[in-house]
Amino acid sequence: MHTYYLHLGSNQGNRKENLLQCMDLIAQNIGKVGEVSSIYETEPWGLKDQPSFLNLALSCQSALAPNDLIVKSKAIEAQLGKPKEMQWGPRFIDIDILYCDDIILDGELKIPHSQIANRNFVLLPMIEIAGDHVDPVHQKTIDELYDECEDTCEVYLYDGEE
Ligand code: PH2
Ligand code: MG
Ligand code: MG
Repeated sequence: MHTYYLHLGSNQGNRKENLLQCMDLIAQNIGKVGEVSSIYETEPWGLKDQPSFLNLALSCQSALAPNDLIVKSKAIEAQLGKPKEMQWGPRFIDIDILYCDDIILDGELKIPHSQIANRNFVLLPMIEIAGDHVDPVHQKTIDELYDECEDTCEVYLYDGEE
């Protein structure tokens, strides 16, 4: 059994509904969902000229190996909407693997996700559920990574309806 931390994002369609449906599909197809962060409304990172994102982080217990989890994630992304057309561009749902236990993979699939330390929209949801989690590459906790993060993109707690 593996403990995964996943990060979800949506900025097309009914963003909140997409996140909720995605969590259902994760529970059905990937494994038991544990802690779930609040939903955050976040300024687009990378490509600025697109709607703001809703993001959250969650933990999940899964027997799937990372490469199998990626296959399942892609299938859920395809089920919930059109695939993204450009890097950093708009999407109905994006599932990113942040961590799998304290495993480090540096092949085609990179775990931990390579940009965690540079993105407020990942670090702030993670602080809520796993601030003490030690990043195996940086050998620092999520709290420490956030203290050092230079990202200036805005991240707000989201409590609204679409
Ligand atoms: N995802 C991206 C590109 N930019 N910006 C925010 N705020 N949130 C995201 O999830 C996001 C992004 C590509 O995966
Ligand atoms: Mg992403
Ligand atoms: Mg992705």
